[in-house]
Amino acid sequence: MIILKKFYITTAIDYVNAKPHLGHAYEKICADIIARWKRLEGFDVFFLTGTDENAQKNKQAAEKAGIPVRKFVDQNANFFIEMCKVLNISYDEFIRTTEERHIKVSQQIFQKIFDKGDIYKGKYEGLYCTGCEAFKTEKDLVNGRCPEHKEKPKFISEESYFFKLSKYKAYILDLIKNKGLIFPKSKENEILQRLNEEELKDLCVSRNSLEWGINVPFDKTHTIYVWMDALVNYISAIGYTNDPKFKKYWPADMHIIGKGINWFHTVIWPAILKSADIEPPKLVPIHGYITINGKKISKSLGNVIDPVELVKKYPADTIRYYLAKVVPYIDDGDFSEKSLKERINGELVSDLGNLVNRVLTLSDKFSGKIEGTPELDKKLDFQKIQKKMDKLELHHALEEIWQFVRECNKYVNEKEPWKLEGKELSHVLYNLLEALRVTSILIHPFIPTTSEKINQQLGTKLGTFKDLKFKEFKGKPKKGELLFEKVQ
Ligand code: ME8
Repeated sequence: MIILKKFYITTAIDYVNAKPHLGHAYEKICADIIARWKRLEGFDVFFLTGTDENAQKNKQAAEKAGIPVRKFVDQNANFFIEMCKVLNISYDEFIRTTEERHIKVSQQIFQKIFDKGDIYKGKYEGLYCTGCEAFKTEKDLVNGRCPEHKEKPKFISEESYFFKLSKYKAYILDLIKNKGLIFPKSKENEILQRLNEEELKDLCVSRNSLEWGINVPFDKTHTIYVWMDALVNYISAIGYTNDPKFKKYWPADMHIIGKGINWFHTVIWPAILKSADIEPPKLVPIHGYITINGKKISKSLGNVIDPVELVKKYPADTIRYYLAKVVPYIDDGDFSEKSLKERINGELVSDLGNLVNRVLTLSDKFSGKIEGTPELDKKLDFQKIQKKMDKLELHHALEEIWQFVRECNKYVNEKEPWKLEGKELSHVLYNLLEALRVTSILIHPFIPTTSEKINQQLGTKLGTFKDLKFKEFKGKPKKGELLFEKVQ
């Protein structure tokens, strides 16, 4: 029996205080591309996503909407599930932190850390930003407001439980400096600088003034601090502690998150895990933000784009392609409908759509046996693409794949197969059909529906990276509908 190497990938779990926006979609798409890529590499992948439901900001939004909290979070969680569906996100599990299985594990971890002597009772006096669901100091603010949410944090003074985060400083530094926990380097430096400049203080991990949240197991007058509960989703979803899934997949190979929540994942989370005697995640790759026409996505600016609505206008694959191509994983990148249309008409319609259409038109007219010797394969450098993927340069990997697509179009132009017949035509068609079969594998992680459509037209099945070599063409090609429609 062959045992495949495991690969456990997660995304952040989204707050359900509103419907999803394009930033949420971007993160899920990137994680999906990586998950699908790893599956084609032959890994046994487990891909987790979900929603963060016990936050105060969810409760406040429900009150504002005049809807009971549970009903409100149920409604909004469904929008996130819907977003994953329409964008073809191939998750294996979707966790909601109001589920019993999650509540149980959150309480179990809290108890375990308490029993170890790492949680003690004290009093918290200071600032709290509900937007970030985080405790703040004056130093974190700009003109007295949270720079991320532009809100003035609230002063709170209440009895709280504290986690001995300070105790784990050396452990965290070792993970970051010697085990390469954070990617990219710039985001690693951010954390190292903060650890260097600031004293690492113990963390307030409970609130005693909230009605919405998970109760501290041994003190029902307190709820667990929402970040302490949210982070636990990565282990509760795979059945900590006894489920074979936990034994098989933990530690996570990648926690995919955005740049605003680096500290929680690379300082607080590893410390919680260490205290609970659980291995740390292997890598936290941090992505940038999507901006819209150069502006941060925000409700007050009125520039929130609903990905589910966007898919009604442009097919999911075009959005997946566009976001992966124009936003470099580690940087911010801008979305505009104008440039989306340009990419659809240029790269998708003219390059790929056109190639498939030309090749299938030719092969429909050809009734002989398709055979030849490989030559177009010399234009494909898979190792180069793989290296880009390993560095999470999804946009560069996609560019390399498109380079191959363009080479195939060039090949058609040079060979002028419409002037050929017999063996010569068969040879050219063989190369083009094999090139399309191989292309369908390479593009699958990025634009899975298109990959499927190409395979349908070729009469082949989607292969894996083991099938990238040109071999005997075994399909039954038949031209189908155009892959992409031109947009105005
Ligand atoms: O932070 N572009 O939830 P969230 C790209 N519940 N990514 C963006 C973005 C943008 N414009 N805006 C947000 C939370 N994100 C917590 C996570 S995990 C245990 C708990 C990313 O709904 C953001 O950085 O505010 C995060 O990774 C994810 O979307 C969810 O953000």
